[in-house]
Amino acid sequence: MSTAAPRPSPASASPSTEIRGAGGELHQRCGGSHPALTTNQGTPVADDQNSLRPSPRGPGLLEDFILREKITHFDHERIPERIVHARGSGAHGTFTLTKSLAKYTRAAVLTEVGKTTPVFARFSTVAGGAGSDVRGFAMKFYTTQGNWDLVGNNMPVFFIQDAIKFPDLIHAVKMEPDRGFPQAASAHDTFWDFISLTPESMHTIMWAMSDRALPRSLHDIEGFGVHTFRLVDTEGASTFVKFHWRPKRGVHSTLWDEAVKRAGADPDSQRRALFESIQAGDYPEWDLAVQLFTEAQAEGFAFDPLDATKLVPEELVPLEVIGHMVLDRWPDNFFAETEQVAFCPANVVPGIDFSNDPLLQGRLPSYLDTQLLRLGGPNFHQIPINAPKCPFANHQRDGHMQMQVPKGRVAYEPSSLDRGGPREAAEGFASAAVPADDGVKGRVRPERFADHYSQARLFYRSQTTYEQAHIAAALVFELSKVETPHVRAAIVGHLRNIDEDLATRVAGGLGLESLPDAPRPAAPVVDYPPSPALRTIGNGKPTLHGRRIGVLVAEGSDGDTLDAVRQAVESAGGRIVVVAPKLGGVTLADGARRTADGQLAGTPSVAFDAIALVLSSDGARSLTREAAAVDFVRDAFGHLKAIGFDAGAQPLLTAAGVPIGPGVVSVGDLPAFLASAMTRQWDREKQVRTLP
Ligand code: HDE
Repeated sequence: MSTAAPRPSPASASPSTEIRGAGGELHQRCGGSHPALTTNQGTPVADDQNSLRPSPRGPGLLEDFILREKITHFDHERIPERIVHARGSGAHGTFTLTKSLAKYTRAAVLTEVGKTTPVFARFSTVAGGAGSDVRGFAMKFYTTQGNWDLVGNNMPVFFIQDAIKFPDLIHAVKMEPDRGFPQAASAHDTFWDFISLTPESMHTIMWAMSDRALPRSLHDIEGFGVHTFRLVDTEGASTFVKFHWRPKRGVHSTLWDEAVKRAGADPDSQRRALFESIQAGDYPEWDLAVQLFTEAQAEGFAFDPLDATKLVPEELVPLEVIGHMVLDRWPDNFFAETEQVAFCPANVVPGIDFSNDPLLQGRLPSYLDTQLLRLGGPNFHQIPINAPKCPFANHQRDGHMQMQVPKGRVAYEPSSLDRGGPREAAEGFASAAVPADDGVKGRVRPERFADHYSQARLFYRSQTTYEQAHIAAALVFELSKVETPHVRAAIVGHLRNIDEDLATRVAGGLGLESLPDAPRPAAPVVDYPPSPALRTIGNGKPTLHGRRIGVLVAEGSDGDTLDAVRQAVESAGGRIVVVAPKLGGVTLADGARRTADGQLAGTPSVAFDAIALVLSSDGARSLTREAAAVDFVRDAFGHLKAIGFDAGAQPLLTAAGVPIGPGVVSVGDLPAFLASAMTRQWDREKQVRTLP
C-alpha cells in the first residue's frame, strides 16, 4: 500500500471470511476492516478476485483497467540485474569518527570527532552464489557535504591493473556463453585460461583461493577500498590513503567442504545471518582504519601504490583506526533499498580525491553509466536510498521519473533573475593540486607495475601451514574442474614463480607427472618479510558472540543438561538452536515436552559453529539409523568444530566414527566445551582429510 491517507473500507467489519453472492457472483471473501485497496490512480477497487468478463464463462475484456494495470506493473517488477555483484545484502547503520584527519583533509566526515554519519552497506558476491567468491563491500556515507561511496571488496587487491581488461575478466569468470553454466559459481576452463595468460592476477588468485573467499558470515569479513585514494587539505595539498574495514570480532572463515554443503543446505545462510544478528540486536561492527603515506614515501616502495594488484604491507605503513561503523537496521524493503541502491566510486566529497590508479580511473565513469540503464534514467539520485541527506540543488532538469517540481523560470547558472538560485560554493569540491607527469602519451604501464609474483609470494608465505594447505587444496579443487590440460599446466607454471612447494603440492594433487616450466617473470621476484597480519587463523577473536551452537536432542534427552548448555552458551554471548528429529519436539527424561527450533533433516551441522549432543542412550541408538544424524556429527567433526556430548551420546559418536579427543569434550565440563567452541580445531585437519 503506497498511498498516504488510507480511506475507510467498504469491506465488512467481521474478521472472518464470508460467502457473498452479490450480482450473481459467488466466492469467498475475507472480512475485517482495512483501508480501501485502490489502483495506482487512487480509484477504490471493489473486486480484486475476479477479472472482468462479459458473461461468467466468457473471455476477458480489454476494458478491465484494474487487471491491466496490476499485471502490467507486475510484468515490469524486475530491473536489469547488476552485471557483477548481482546478489547482495544491505543494511543501514552509522559511522562514528574517533580520530580526526584534519591535518590531511577537509572532509567533515573524517575531521569531526564524535560525529555520527548515517551509512548504508551492501555486501555482495561478484560472480556466483553464497559459496566461494570475492565479496563486495560497498559503503555509502550520507555526509553533510554529500554522499561519499567507498565501493570496495573483502580483499585488498584486484585481478587486473587496467580497467580495459575488466570485461574480459568478467566474461571469463561468468557462465560460458555457449552452454550457460556454471551459473552460481565461477567458470573453470574459461576463467583459468584467462588467468593463466594474465600473470598480474596471481596475487589476487592467492587471496581468492584462500579461506578469505569462504567467509563464515558477512560480518566476519574485512573490507578494503582497494585503490589508493587521496586526502586533500584546505590548501589543495594531498596525501595518499588506503581504507580498511576491520570486523570487531576478527575475520572468520568456513572450510571448503563446509561452504559447499552450506550453499546447498541454505543458499541464504549469509543474508540470513546478517538479518538475524541485526534483528537480535547483536549488531555487526567494524573499525575504519587508514594507511597514510606521501607521494615521496611511495616513490621509495618496491611497488607502485597506483597498481591495484599490490597492497601496502602493514609493516611498511601501519594502520591507524579512525572510527567505527555499526549496522543496526535491516532495510524496510529489499527492492526499494538493497536493489535500488546505486554505489559509485566517483561519489566523493570535498577533501577526498582519486589517484591515477588506472583501474580506479576506468571505474569512475562506469558506475553512472550502468545505473542509467539499471535504474531507468538520470533521476535515480532521487530514489530515497540514493538521495543525499544534506540539501542538494542544481539546474539539472527533467528526464525519466523526475520526482521534483522545480519552480520558476530559471534553469541555468549564473542568473540575475533568480537571486536565490544555487551558485558555486567556495567550500565546494576542488581537485587535488597534483602536477601532471611529464611522460609521453601512450598505452603503457609504469615499470613498477611489472612485478606480478613477489606479493603473491608474500601472501602465501605469510599464511599458517593450515592456510597454505587450504590454498593448495582450493587450487587442486578448482583446477581439477578444468578440462583443458594445458590450462592446468600453465597455472602450475605460474605457481612455481610464487612458491616451488605450492607448485609441487598442486601438481601432486592434480596428478601431473612432472612440473611444467615456469614462465619468465617480467621483473625479479623479491622476498618480503612475512606479514602475519595477512593470516586469518590467529587473527580472529576467540568469542562466542554471534556464534550458533546446534544442540541435538531426541526422545529421553536430559532436560537439566540441555538447560545447563543453554545457560552457559547464552551467558558467553552465543545462541542455542535445538535440533530434533521432529519440529514438534521430544519428550525429555522427566516426561516434559520440549519443542525444537530446527528439524534434523533440514538443519545440518553446517549451520552451526559447534554442536552439542544431549541424548539418552536409547535416543542416540535410534539416531544411528538416521543418516542425517550421523552426518550431523561426522560433518561437525570434519569441519573441525567442537562437539560437546553427554554420556548417552556415545552410540552416535561411534556410528559417526568420531573419537573422543581435542575438541570432542563432555558437556559435563562446560568451560572446556565453550573454550573449544570459540575456535576451530585446526590440528584435527590431518585426521579428517588428505591435503595436498
Ligand atoms: Fe565494480 N562494478 N567494477 N569493482 N563493483 C559494479 O556497478 C566496474 C571493481 C564493486 O553493492 C557495477 O552498479 C568496472 C573493483 C562492488 O551495488 C559496474 C571495474 C572493485 C560493486 C562495475 C570494476 C569493485 C561493484 C555493477 C574495473 C573493488 C557492487 C552494477 C574498471 C574495489 C556495488 C553497478 C553494489 C559493481 C564496474 C572493478 C567493487 C558494472 C568497470 C576493483 C562492491 O558498474
